Amino acid sequence: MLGIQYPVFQGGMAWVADASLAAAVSDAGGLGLISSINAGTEAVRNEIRKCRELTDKPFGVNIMLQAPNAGEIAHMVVEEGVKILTTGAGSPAQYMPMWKEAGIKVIPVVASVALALKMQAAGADAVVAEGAESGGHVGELHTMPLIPQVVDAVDIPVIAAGGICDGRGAAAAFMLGADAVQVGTRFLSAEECNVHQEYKDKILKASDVSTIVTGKSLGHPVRSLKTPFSRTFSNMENDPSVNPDEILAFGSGALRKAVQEGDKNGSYMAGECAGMVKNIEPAKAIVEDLILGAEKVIREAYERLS
Ligand code: TUI
Repeated sequence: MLGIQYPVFQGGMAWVADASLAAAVSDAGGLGLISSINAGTEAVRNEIRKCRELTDKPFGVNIMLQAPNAGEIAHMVVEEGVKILTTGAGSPAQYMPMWKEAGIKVIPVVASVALALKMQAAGADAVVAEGAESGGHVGELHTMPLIPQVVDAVDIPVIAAGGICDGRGAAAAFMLGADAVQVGTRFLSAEECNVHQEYKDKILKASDVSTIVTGKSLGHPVRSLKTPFSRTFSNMENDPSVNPDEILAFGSGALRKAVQEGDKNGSYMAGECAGMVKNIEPAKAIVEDLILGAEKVIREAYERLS
């Protein structure tokens, strides 16, 4: 459907997923994605053009629907001739007719069966079902029960996301019925990933219990690394005397500060599998490890069973 060699999507991580990372993943045979959360609509347009110069392989754009410029981005990608879109943090139904008219493959990220069905009815070509193990904005269900329930509910391909970091996770996702996997956190350690060195260091140092979900009370739950910033955020949320607007102001711009400046008051969004990321390597090595690793453990598991 997408003209890619391997069933591996790179997550469209806000501020992180630029032309450099997306082109490296696409060149390796996966699907690279450029995030629409960047320094404005024109900056994203530039990343799309840059990516076309870096690779002749298919790549896509992820549109974060809660962004103030989501409507602008929705039109810009049509102007730029983007052929693959994923969307997150809402329903893209209002843009669907325009995108289908433009011949775009539309793959919404969903966190429930209900939204998966709604997206299928609206004309989605596939869905990414994302469990709450993911970094960033998360839903309620986790990957293990989410994937098979979405797979059973829809007739379109399902890409599994949330907690998938190596061949074992990818194999597990395929066993749950997924047609492909989407991986975010592991790609933070890619050589071609342009996050601040401090961000990479924090990921490499993370353990199994290094992430926390904050923002639930504000209706925007986000998983990130435990840092003085995320702990303060969590304490503010649990303190009834603190006004929600004050918390939002405290969190505003924090992801950008982490990604670009390695700021100690930044928000280091990451999934639960951050503890499994142990070295910096080319995106190609990550894609190959996911595929070859999955093949190996599937074969071994089959041998154990028979
Ligand atoms: O979108 C994401 N993950 C993200 S977006 C993001 S940007 C950001 N966030 C906070 C502060 C600064 C920047 C970081 N991480 N993942 C896809 C996803 N979508 N996960 C869950 C959902 C989702 C949740 C509810 C999709 C739809 C939905 O309801 C839609 C509806 O309207 O029914």
